[in-house]
Amino acid sequence: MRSLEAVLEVVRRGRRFAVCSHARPDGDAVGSMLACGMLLAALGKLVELYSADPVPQIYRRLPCAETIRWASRVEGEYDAAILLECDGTARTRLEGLEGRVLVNIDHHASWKKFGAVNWIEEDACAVAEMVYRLTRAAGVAVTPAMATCLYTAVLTDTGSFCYEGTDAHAFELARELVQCGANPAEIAREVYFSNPLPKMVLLGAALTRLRREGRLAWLWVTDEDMMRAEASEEDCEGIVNYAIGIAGVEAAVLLRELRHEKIRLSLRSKGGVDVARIAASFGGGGHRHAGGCTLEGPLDAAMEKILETVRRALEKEDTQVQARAESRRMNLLG
Ligand SMILES: [Mn+2]
Repeated sequence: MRSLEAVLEVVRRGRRFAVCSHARPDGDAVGSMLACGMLLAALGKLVELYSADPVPQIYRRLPCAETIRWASRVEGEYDAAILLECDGTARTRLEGLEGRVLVNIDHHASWKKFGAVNWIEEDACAVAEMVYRLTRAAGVAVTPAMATCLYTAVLTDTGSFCYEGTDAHAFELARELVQCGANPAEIAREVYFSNPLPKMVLLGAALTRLRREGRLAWLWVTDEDMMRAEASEEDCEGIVNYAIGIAGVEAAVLLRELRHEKIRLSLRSKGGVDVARIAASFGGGGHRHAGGCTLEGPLDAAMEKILETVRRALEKEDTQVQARAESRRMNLLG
């Protein structure tokens, strides 16, 4: 049985479902959870949505966003728990998932087969694409509310249709979602032109610390910056893009000081360096060009560690590029 059908089978057989995604949910996590909830409701199922962290401000006006339960534990009887873009239950930071029938739907390169049913599509531009396909396969009509949630997920997870992997297929999906009632201009306004002021103040502080060394750039945010700007965790979102956005920079890091001596890292790449692999080596995950993980503090030590790792990855990439060029030269000569 194909994985999509296996998921559909679990959905058809069950009556009550819990749906969750990773902690610190992004646009794909929130949009896909909401659309998945609407799909299940349309099939006459009972569904509860869970998140270990609050829904970020910019996604709070999505249809039914208020139905996402901000909780530390999944409680109650469910026939299955559906985990969207997680590589295990730990990624949800929710308790109470152990021992349940888990349905794993993921599009990350760092996927793992932890569920009773595992549906993995590394080529999907967002997990929302998979929820969309599931909806189609279930014969459920995509309502304007669902289309709005799914389009928001696709828009944000492709970096506004900028990231690698944004192909004709992604635009085809966007087109279908717009036909189903998603309004691109309105959604863009909610996502990109509704920033809270503290986010901008925090960005200002972070940019004063922007450093560059060849193809590597990095910046950091201290706990004090956060307090001064009256910023919250979600306001750190996107700051790393200013570092990877520099001409000639191929790898970028944002370090964010957390409490309890932990440092949260956001990694970006626009060259050959695979940041998902680097993130995974520190217990994190993500995609080839965008990943994240958490290191032990203090900030200086974490910075040294990650910069050294990325420098080595850049060097290794150089060696590989040279080797490829050399073998091409040899072939030409031979
Ligand atoms: Mn995603």
